[in-house]
Amino acid sequence: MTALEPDPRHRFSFGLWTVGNRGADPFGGPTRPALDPAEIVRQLGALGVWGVSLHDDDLIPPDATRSERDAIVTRFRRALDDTGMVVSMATQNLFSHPAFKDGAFTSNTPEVRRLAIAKTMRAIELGVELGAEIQVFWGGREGTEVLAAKPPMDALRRYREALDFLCGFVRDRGYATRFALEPKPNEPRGDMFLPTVGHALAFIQTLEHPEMVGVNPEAAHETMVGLSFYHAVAQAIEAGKLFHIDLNAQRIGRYDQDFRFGAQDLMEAFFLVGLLEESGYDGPRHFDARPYRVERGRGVWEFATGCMRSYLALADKASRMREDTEILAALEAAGTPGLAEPTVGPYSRAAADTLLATRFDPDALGERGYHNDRLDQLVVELLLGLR
Ligand code: GLT
Ligand code: MN
Ligand code: MN
Repeated sequence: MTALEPDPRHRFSFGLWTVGNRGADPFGGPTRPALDPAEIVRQLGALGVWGVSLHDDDLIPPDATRSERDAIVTRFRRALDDTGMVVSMATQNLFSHPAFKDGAFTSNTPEVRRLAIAKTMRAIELGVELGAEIQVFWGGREGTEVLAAKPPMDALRRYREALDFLCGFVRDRGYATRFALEPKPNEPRGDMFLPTVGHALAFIQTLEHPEMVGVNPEAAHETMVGLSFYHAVAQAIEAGKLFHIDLNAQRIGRYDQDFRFGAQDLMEAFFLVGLLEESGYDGPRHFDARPYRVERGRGVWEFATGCMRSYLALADKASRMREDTEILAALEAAGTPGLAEPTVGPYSRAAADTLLATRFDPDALGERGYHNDRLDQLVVELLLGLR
């Protein structure tokens, strides 16, 4: 395998809805024909992709009979077996049908909330049947534009109730499925519940089975509100909660752009890839991105290849950075290794007394320069191919 050639060992995966995206936006209809899911699997398999992810409705039309469903699953399974691809993640569409316009798990209508839970149980069963180990929860309609209409504490309680119930379902069935919550600040709702990775991490600790639930951070979603995706993912890893990831690219302050991975902010993408590669994260490298609306035919597969090539190129740069002696010296000058040293260790009365008795010299400490500009410039030059 050459450095930039995708290989199943890289664990790249794509949602059926990504390469299958038809290019519609709020101002114009589709610009591309629909692609058959089995065909998507074959095309991706030929590009060296390892897995696909899917919503229940991406594969099975919501009005399919049981026998139609089974025939679709059998045909899809055959495409997976022929290509050696896996289903790396499954999820449920709780955002398209008008029934969910006021929310799914947080709809004001109890019957809608029950429908959402029932639909999710079926989606979990589908995921298990196809071998998915992760079930993603993106609360597309969980939010509101009208603060008066939906008290947020009630909404969070209903969200928790749904997730606790669904964890109970997975345990009762003896499935190994783990859940990954995907935060998003807004779009399509004015304000969405669990808007960032930080909100989701805190919420998970309030669940009945927090060990079954982690996060699925998406680059575009954290970036929309100007947060560092690199930092969000690091915090999730540090908490043992990075169960899955949605890779794409985004400019700050825009609508959810879902651009090809690497298309924006290469510096952030570079540190993200280094983090994923060096942290021991062994989950899917999953792309939730879309070809530009102007793409057709071959352009869609060029888009997919581009996501993977950028990832591999950045992984290569990350390993070069670790061996670059000038960069290592600049890291020393910045004091970076010092951050890995414990500060005071665990509390003891003696340690507190020692610290209180220490004479610090803040003025001397304030005289240190950290040479961050030089370090940063070296990294820029590494990314520009100058080193
Ligand atoms: C939708 C959304 C994505 C989610 C998908 C999973 S669906 O395309 O924009 O961010 O990850 O539900
Ligand atoms: Mn996503
Ligand atoms: Mn997105």
